[in-house]
Amino acid sequence: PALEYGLDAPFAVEYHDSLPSTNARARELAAEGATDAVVVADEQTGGRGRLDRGWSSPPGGIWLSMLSRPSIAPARAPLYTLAGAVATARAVRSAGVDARIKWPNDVVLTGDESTDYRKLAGVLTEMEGEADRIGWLIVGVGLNANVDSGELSEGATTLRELVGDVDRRAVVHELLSEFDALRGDLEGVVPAWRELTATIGRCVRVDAPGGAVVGRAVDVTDSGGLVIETGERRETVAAGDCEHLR
Ligand code: BT5
Repeated sequence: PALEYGLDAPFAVEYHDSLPSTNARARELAAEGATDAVVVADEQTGGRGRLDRGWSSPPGGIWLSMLSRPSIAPARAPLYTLAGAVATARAVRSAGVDARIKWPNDVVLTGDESTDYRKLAGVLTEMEGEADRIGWLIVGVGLNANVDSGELSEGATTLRELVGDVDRRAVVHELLSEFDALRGDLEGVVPAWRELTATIGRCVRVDAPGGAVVGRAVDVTDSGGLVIETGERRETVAAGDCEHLR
């Protein structure tokens, strides 16, 4: 397959030219009892975003899923999503792109004052487990690498557009090494995320399960929730879609 490489990785890596979804393949591996496995595809024919949205995944991108079986409380699972975003942002930055993170999981290009951002990568985490124990956890990363942005949705950008085609093997290797280091030091995830975020300090609107929250984003909690100052009080949202207003 186009993406195959022989570098040592902290995971057993499986390569495919084309798959419906690397997350779906990683779920199969999880059902077979695998752990520390990674699935990478050159193209996905049924890529998924969050909340059942689609994810465009033409050939030339980096579409991958990382399977772990962490012994952490399920409430801390969002740290894995943040770790996926940090690892992706760092890998992209090592390719020379000044990417930042939009809470919780988008890797975007943004100017300091602009409300405008273009999405370079996204993270989709799926898990299975009981109230007190995680069975498996899959962090899926979609990174628009050697792809024309015209093939993607509006508001998307790609490494090809920003810096020209990259060596995907090097970017994948960087991403996996960073992710492996972060999951081994979960205490370090939120500080690392804070350093790279474009969301703290911005006015945001978060469409959370309990309704929309509008205010200024001031912090991230130890478990990855976004703290928003709404004027009279502070609210914490654990998950949702976040828009930068100004
Ligand atoms: C995400 O969802 O950002 C998570 C994307 C995760 C994709 C990876 S690829 C490997 C693994 N296998 C999968 O099947 N999925 C994971 P969300 O925040 O819901 O963003 C989805 C929205 O982004 C869509 O509704 C589109 O508007 C937009 N979009 C779709 N494809 C895009 C792309 N390639 N680049 C930028 N934006 C895109």
